[in-house]
Amino acid sequence: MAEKYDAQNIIVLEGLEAVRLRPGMYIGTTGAKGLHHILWEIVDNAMDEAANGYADTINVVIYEDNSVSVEDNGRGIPVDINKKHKKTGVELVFTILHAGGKFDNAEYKFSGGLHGVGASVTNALSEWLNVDIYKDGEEYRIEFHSPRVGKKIKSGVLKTPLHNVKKTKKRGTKVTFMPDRDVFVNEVLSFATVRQRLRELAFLNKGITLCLEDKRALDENGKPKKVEFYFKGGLVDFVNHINEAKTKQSPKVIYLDGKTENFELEVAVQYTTNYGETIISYVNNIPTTEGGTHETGFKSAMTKCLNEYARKNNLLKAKDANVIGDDYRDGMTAIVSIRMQNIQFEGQTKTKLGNPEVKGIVESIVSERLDLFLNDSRNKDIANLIVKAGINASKVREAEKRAKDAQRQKNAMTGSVLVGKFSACSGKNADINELFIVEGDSAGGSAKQGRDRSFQAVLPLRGKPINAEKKRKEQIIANEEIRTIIYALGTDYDKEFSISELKYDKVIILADADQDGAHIRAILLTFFYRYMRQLLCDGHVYIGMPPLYKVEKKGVSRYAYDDIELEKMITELKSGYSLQRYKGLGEMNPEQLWDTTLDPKKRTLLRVTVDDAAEADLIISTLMGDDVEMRKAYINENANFNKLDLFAEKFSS
Ligand code: 28F
Repeated sequence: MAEKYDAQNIIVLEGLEAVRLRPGMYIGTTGAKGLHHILWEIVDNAMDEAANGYADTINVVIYEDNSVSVEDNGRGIPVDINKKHKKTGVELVFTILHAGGKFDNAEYKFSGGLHGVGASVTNALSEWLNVDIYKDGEEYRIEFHSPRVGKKIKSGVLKTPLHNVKKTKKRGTKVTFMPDRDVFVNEVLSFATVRQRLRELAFLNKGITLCLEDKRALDENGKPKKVEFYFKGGLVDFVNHINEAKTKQSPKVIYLDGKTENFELEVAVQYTTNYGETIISYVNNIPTTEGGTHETGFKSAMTKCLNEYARKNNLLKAKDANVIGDDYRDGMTAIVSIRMQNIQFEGQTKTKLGNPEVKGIVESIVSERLDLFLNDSRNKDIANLIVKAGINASKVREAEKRAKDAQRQKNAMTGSVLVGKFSACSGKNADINELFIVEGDSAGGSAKQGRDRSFQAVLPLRGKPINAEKKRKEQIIANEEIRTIIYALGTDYDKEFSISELKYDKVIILADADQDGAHIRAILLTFFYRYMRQLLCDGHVYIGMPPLYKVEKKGVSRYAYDDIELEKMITELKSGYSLQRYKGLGEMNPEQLWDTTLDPKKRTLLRVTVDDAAEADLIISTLMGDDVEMRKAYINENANFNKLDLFAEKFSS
């Protein structure tokens, strides 16, 4: 039945038709991410207008029918005719791929935008899209749509040409659109996701007001859901926000900035009593989760300046070695935001800045500004505090290393005493092997008997492992549950972590669907986040989903994983069934556990991802840190520990 494929079959795709045929090529996915992406394209354009000084307010409204509008108070998209194309500026922006001023640097110095595909992609993937422009005393409107013509869909074509509507005193641009339901099947915009991004943009662009209103639902108090973000302090406010639940070494946030002709940099730094470092970086408002040359430049400038300061002030003596960067960054929260042209992204998820010239530029700006800061007599206390903390961290690290070496030797002598409960799998293929970390001995026992032992290993947890957010590293590593996990994974941990040693493709957390289970998941995810971040970033960590109910009729068992599923099942079966609610994994026998939760062909897993490092850090420090009041407030607001699970998304197989 295979069709012959030759030149006759090759269609030359043009313009927006191509976007509709292959949406994935332009926006990655047609799932929730892609849907939000087409909104970010419009928000980015408004943000460009604002960041370049022409607008100070951006309003986003989600309507009852799931359409959405973005409005800025800038200059308004040009309405005059472009001589070359013989079309109005606004029509070009919304119908030509890559249009929107991002292809050259003439209009805006720095342009944001995730991939810079532009507003035309949003138009191509919308059922309809209207633009209202308020400019020079006039209000204009232009309308586009994607009509069905027979079986074919035209995409993003002109419906109503640009015309005058009325006189107005307003200035700006408003874009309203309906994401195409045939492209984004079953997806709707998420208030939480949009709010999160608008807040981030408000932190990164001080002085700009971003508002969001959701007309689809009222909040708990019966009011329309509405939020407004404006941060006078920008990155300083951002650091304070991230560190809210942490214990600060000093209330002061160090703020450094500087620019050259085609480059701008802002940095904010604060020290807390937390272990390790949190660096969050951006290029043109785009998060660089994997870091890159800007982070490298920032780190080396920090280390160099602090060592120089330490020597000059005799905190490091002539005989002492320099303190290494890791030690100066222990307890540091930093945000690095740069603006530049011609960004090159690399890395596994294309979130790593690759431009080699950036390292030197950042290094020289940070060195110059940090030197000024450290040598300003008003900053003497904080400068000494940071340097002394670094020197102390290096001593602690060396002591830890000695202890660890001793422990290694001890383990080698006594054999693997700590792995008594752990059941490895027989196969050796790390690309397919799975490790189940199971809550409780009895569920662990069922899992050991029910699993496919050729590729599934089981590690039962007796109690709750130690909380990595609250204890020092030595205490965490001394914890038997944690040591068994590290041993089982084979990767080592913290700075010695090595992903190439990982013995399992999937690390699956299997805990009950109750508060205790959520707490155990949160504890494990916190440990992974702080000591094995790459395990999460590379997508190896999953949450297993045991069923909540068993429905049995005439000897046939079926399982429901939530209340909605149960409802459906019961309606279907009508009567004569028996219902069992599982209170925990431990109630399932090995066979049932295999059928519902272990069998790759039938189970549902959630994959844990870390897209938003700032949010992850905040949630973890709030939920798992030592500020009880903050935690209570947070749990009140966000229901429960399951908030951590929000980083997880459905994953099949
Ligand atoms: C709700 C989304 O898209 N706002 C925009 C402007 C203003 C200009 C502009 C935009 C330059 C080269 C394309 C006005 N006056 N909000 C927005 N506001 N685009 S998008 O110029 C068009 C681009 O090609 C603008 C003078 N110069 C530029």
